[in-house]
Amino acid sequence: MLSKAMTDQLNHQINLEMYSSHLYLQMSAWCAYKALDGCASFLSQHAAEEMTHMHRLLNYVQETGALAVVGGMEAPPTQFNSLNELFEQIYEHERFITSKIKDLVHLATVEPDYSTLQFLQWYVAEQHQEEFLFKGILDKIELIGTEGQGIFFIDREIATLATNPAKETTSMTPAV
Ligand code: OFO
Repeated sequence: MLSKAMTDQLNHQINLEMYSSHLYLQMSAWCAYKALDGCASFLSQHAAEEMTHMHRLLNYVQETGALAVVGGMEAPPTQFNSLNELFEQIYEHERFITSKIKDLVHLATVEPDYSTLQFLQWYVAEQHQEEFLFKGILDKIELIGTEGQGIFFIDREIATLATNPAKETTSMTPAV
């Protein structure tokens, strides 16, 4: 059985994962609008992944007998000055999500709630993977540059991430 504090914090995380999905879907739409089809495809796929993160939390809360609450949220931004700015925002957002997962792990540790602590290990590994992925994309953007044909090559490179998830794999890839 979850404590009230843990239920509230897990429900908040459900809402954050849904926001992540909305944010990446909106960013995908912006990329499609700018004819960056590779980035649009990658971000659309990533938006769908965020919904699986949300469902994993939702199921866990429900399995404990607590009431899962989806909640409402603000609309994500629709305009970005550049592709670089867009991926900078994603990287910052993922670092923010990591901090929220750490808060959850901290609460599970001090309560203590060993079941939730075990459940959260997937998210700890996932956030390591997410930060690695988006830092890697930012590094590529800096290396290739967005001037001239650079943006075309970046878009083509990011397209491969959508079709080849194995490229994201590291030693801390969470088990599916
Ligand atoms: Fe991007 O990992 Fe969930 O939020």
